[in-house]
Amino acid sequence: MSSEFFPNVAERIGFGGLTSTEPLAFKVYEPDRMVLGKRMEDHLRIAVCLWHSFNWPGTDVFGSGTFDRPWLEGTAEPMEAARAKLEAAFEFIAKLGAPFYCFHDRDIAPEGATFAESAANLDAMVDVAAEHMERTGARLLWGTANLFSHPRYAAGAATNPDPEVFAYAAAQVRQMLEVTHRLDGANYVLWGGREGYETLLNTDLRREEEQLARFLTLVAEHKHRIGFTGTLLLEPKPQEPTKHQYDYDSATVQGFLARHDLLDEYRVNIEVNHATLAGHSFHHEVATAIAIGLFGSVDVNRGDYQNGWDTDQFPNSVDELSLALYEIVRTGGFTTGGFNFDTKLRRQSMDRYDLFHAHIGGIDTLARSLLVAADMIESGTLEGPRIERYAAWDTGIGAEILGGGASLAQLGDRVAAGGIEPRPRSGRQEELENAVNQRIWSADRQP
Ligand code: XLS
Ligand code: NI
Ligand code: NI
Repeated sequence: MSSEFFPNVAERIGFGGLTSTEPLAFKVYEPDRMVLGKRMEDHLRIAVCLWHSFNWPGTDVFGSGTFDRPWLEGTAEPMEAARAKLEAAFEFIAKLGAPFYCFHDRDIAPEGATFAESAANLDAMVDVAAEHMERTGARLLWGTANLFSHPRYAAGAATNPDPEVFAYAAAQVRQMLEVTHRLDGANYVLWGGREGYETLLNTDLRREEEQLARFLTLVAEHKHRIGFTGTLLLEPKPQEPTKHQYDYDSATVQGFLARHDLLDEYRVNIEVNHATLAGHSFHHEVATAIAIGLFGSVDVNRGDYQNGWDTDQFPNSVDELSLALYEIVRTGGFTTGGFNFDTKLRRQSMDRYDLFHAHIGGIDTLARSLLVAADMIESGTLEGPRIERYAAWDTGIGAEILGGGASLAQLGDRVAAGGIEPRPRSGRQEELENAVNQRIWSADRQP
């Protein structure tokens, strides 16, 4: 293995602008560019994920790995391969200029023969990661534990019928939460990939809900015990790998948290392709999470309109992302969250530089969407009509109803007495769609 994995990128991907013909250059993303009083980099908080980008060889259910990833070839000693993987990952993160990264425990350290061995492997690799972070300035957006790959988790982690599996998962999360704290992570994520069911014939829904609530309560308690101040995030997904996952979407998660008095402890990490798998748009999930006070972070990718699974492609639609960015930026933007590239190359994209092309395109798409969102905010394209649409609730009968000053009977009597005669008004949908398009077509293209 060469000392450098990406020698064709000298130091850092530069800014080329919209007329640039250099594929390995940003066309829109300029970290220091000010947008609505904040640096682009600070708005977007881009993260590279270590699983799909550095720990997946390009396998699919029909075929073996196709990617050029020397450390995954199985010839090297596992810990040596793990070190090589981190070297390549941090070289990539630094050259891309991404301020953050994310990982699962098993992405950076191999599982050992016993829990103690796995834990020691992880501790050793965390020392290595800490050195890379120090050297490159890259920060941890979030850490998480892999509670879905090993056969012990086939029937779930916290929701497993076997309490020993619950205990094992607890041990893993305890260590990863402490690791995330040690690396000064901004968030900790729990994605319940196997927390769900394959068939209701063998599933006790009531028990599994209680188990999951207990698990998440223990995690929150431990967070406070160790003084971790980052945000705990649940990542909703409706299905895959299980037929049904309990954290179906943001609204479902909200109901669960409310039932178990956990609303203050958790927020959501919304993934674009999970939203669409749930039958929602990404825009819907972001707007809903914000409206119910649960918005935390984003795994930014996209699905394919022609198939129904989590294809995790790199985002490339400004039309779709602009609307989500609009919701995020107009309500104050990310606090601890960011845009994590939980994204997979296509299996034929086997060249190592495809990783750069994919991330550059995704980051530029986000940057351009940010400019459109800022333009919509500044021009009041949507906000003006929205305020006007609900204005009647601020005074008169509207304020009376919301203030609790009118009973059902009183409202009934007033309507019966006459004088209340609602007049339907246009929702102006097409006019607003045109206004959004106008912003997409015209928002400031270059400083
Ligand atoms: C899988 C999830 C997973 C989480 C982290 O669909 O997106 O990658 O983000 O465990
Ligand atoms: Ni994800
Ligand atoms: Ni996913």
